[in-house]
Amino acid sequence: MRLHRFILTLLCGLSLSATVSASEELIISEGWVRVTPPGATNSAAYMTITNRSDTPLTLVAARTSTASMTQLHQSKMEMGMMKMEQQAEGIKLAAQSTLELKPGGYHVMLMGVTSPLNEGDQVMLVLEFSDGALRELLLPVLSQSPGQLPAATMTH
Ligand SMILES: [Cu+2]
Repeated sequence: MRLHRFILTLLCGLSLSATVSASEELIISEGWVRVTPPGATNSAAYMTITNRSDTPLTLVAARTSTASMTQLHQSKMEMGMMKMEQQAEGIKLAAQSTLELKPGGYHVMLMGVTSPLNEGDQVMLVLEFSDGALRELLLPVLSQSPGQLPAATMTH
């Protein structure tokens, strides 16, 4: 917990020079990060992203100090097996649309988690969009999807 708070402070400091986005046109809600099972060092972040603008947007990258590498993935069923594919060109958001990042679909993959993520922890995640906008999210660590709970805590 102490480590994650430190990371939060660090990222908030860095964000002072970051681009301020048109926040009312891009809404991110219901974000959460999955707990790491014993011995595992991978996790994933999920959220709902609404693009209220009249132009398509792409989620091009995600960053966090909680993992050594972050990638954008899509899980797909292939021949009865769940496979994950890296989305090298990002995750596209059509104009006036809502996209759900959820288990079994799109997600932000956290690889090489620096310390175990337990229920009750929080993870700071920075999302970068194709228009240059950066969004910071403080996401709760949960063992399963929060459903309709107001899970995501927006910062700034
Ligand atoms: Cu993945």
